[in-house]
Amino acid sequence: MTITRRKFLEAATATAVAGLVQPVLAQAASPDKVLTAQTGQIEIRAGQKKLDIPVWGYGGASPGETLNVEQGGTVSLSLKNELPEDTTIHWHGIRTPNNMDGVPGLTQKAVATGGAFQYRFACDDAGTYWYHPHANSAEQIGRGLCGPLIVQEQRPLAVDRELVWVVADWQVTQDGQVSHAYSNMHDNSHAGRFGNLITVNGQRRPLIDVQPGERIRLRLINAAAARILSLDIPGVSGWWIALDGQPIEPRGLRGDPVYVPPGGRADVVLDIPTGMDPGKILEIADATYRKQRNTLASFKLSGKQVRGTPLAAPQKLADNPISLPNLDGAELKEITFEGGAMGGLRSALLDGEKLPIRQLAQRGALWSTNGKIWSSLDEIAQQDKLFNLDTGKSYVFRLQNRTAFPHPIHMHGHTFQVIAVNGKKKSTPEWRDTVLVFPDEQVDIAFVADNPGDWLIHCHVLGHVTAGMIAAVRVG
Ligand SMILES: [Cu+2]
Repeated sequence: MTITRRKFLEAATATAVAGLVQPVLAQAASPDKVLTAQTGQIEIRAGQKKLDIPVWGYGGASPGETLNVEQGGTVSLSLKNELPEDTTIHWHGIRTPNNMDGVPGLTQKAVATGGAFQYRFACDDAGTYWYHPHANSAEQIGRGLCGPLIVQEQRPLAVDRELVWVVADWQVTQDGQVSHAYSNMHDNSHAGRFGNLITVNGQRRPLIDVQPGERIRLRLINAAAARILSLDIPGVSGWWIALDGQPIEPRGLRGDPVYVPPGGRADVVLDIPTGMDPGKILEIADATYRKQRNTLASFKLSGKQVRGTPLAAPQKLADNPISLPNLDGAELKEITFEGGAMGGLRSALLDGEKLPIRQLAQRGALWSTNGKIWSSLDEIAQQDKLFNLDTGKSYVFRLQNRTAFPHPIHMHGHTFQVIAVNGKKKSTPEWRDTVLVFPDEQVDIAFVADNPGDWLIHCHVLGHVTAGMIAAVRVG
């Protein structure tokens, strides 16, 4: 990672003016940085018990180290594979050249055990991103392979502290072991695989000391296989300031819920209150699911007050340099998702062969995209793509969810604007790379197809990927 000294000093100066402390960027990594995918172990305290969870992680840790780069800087590192199977790294949300996208069979050869692959790409867009494998994803991400990739703004938001939280969940069996069964017909055909132990940066309900009056920027990354997150933080005022790394007009935490689906990220500014007793605990909870309020972490008030008067609401961060789609000239393409339990799918083309639902199910192919399912990334690579798009042209993809479950639809290589939901136009369209589409919902996304290559578009519920909810488009 390259962070120029001048840029760093500029950022530091801007900070001094505001009287606030910026997080220290990680040291600029040398180009021969190595990230090793290997086995490891994390220890999780669950009540009185300690759980030793065997993981697959970058550097043996889960999550792997936070990669920091300044906007416009370059990530350059070598992935070394010491896992017992093939792997790759996909840079979720980063608009990399196609050969850096990390999809085995489609954009690169899988990295075999003992092998290595050099990744090098520029990060044009500031924001919160993450990296994970795109090979055998349900198991490899499920076992812990993931890490944050933070691209700092050239003019960062003034805060006292930054926190990066990778939320994951694990399935712990009754005898206290972590289950490594990452795929079954029931989960894959319903809402996906939910764990019963939620972790933040590999810890269960971490307790974090905070100071009264402190302003914190929380970067939330949802690395869970199926769990959707939303935040409920009683007693703390805050604003959503970016989603999927892309700045939004700051929106109060107490407004309509913001859902962060699997694969999605959110940046939140939190102002720790003053005037409370030292030792007071403030809970950060996920309140997405009824009857299931889950504490993610807690803040504990301690130390001296940072300021007495609350700061003004944060300003919107600068937009990233993403081409605006030309909606007048955009071509409309419909993408209809069908299948799953209670979905009514009767047949689909599996690798080009029309099969009834019973045979599809026998082969684990449960979700169709425009009536088609591909059995593997190799099939996706070899067969006709879902669409061929012209480089430089604007497109509207109309995503139609004709299933009984929500699906976070992620597109590679491009960041899109969500322009309408159920035909209702958004007055201020927001950028995303992963958009949650609820059952029977129709979401229109628009983008300029300006990144040539073959790009996946898929659901980020990992069990749904296993069951075929994944396709590719060709740009150029
Ligand atoms: Cu899905």
